[in-house]
Amino acid sequence: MTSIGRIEFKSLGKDNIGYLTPIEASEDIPFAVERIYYIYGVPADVRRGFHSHKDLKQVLICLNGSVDILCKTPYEEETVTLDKPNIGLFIGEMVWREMFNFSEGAVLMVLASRHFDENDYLRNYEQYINLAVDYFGGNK
Ligand code: T46
Repeated sequence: MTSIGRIEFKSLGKDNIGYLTPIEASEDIPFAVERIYYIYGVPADVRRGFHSHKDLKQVLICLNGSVDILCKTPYEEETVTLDKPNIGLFIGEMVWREMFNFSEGAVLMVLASRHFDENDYLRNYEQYINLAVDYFGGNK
């Protein structure tokens, strides 16, 4: 899917001493990071998200455990499993997302390109689709 991408960060170390993943924000993240938040303690049967952002880029990293991320536009759809702390999922603007299948102890960290702004959310799917068709110009 063109509006999302996988980012592999370094994983320094080995099994007998453990691992360290550095993120050099200006080199490893394709935008200037303005906000960090994390989601945790989510029961296995809960689905979160159900929205898009008009003007926000994010990178999602599952620091512990695993979680599935459904990403969707009017033209494409992909579900990505995040289960390694050195793998990031980039999500661009105007992508509908739902997060589900949180494992026990899952911690989902998100690096965001802007400060929190509820006005940037599209939480109504019909409204999202109408704007997204215009945004993507009928192209994938
Ligand atoms: C996203 C996915 C991956 C804040 O006050 N500040 C914040 O920085 C954020 C992210 C949320 N909030 C408030 C807004 C709601 O009252 O926290 C509450 C829960 O947020 P929401 O229901 O939007 O959470 P999720 O898990 O559905 O979505 C979150 C992000 O909001 C969203 O941007 O892309 O994670």
